[in-house]
Amino acid sequence: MVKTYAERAEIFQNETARKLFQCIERKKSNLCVAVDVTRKTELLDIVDKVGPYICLLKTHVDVIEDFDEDLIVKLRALSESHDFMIFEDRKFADIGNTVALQYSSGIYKISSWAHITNAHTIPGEGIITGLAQIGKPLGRGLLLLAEMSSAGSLATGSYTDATVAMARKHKDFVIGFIAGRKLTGDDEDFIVMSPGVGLDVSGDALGQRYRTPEDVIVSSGSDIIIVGRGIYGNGRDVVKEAKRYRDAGWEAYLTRLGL
Ligand code: 6AU
Repeated sequence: MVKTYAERAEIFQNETARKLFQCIERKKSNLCVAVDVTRKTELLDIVDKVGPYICLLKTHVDVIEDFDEDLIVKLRALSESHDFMIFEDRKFADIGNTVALQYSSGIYKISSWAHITNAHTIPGEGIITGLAQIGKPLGRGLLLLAEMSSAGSLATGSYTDATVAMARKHKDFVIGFIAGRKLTGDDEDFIVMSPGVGLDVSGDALGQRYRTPEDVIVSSGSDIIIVGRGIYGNGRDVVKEAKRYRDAGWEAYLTRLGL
């Protein structure tokens, strides 16, 4: 039997994973919004509008041209007032010592504010132990990129399998995967977040590929849909689109549960 988000929230060893699933259940939303804009005010405006409908905000903080500490203060305040968590999509990809510095230091100090971040597994297991040194004491969670939504991705087959094996060895810090489908059995609890979700178009000009929430959640067993331009792109009504994707994601989940 497929477990509910609430049931799975009880199982996770990692505090961030537990809190995320509790939030999903509370808000009846498995929607993560990806806001890839380059100005602080635009980012904050979109986040304030979509905040009530999401469980998770995904950022690319290094594309913000006028980044400053105040942005983090405001994002954290919005995360409290609208009840969502923050995922910095940093896609770390270096040796353990370097990623530990990139995670904790520099301009962005990601570990101090992002509940969740992610990493490629190409460097081997040291990338997880390096990030864990910083993130574990803070109760943070890590997602591994096991698959990618873009055309021609090399993260397939034995690479994906090796990524799952790495995750199993670090269950206290690795909370799941970026992938297009469920990668483990129901006896193991990893979160699967799927990017490349859109209801209106099938791709972009640069290799992105889109699938529907139903395809991703019902057919492929994913847990969270990540939607970017489908919500804020092309002068869209962001509130209307956020509600539309939240509803589509939740209905797909209920279908998966057989309700
Ligand atoms: O909906 P979009 O295409 O506007 O945005 C998708 C978002 C972007 C990508 O950087 C990210 O999802 N992404 C990721 C992540 C989340 O790691 C992996 C991937 O395979 N494909 C992908 O699009 O912010």
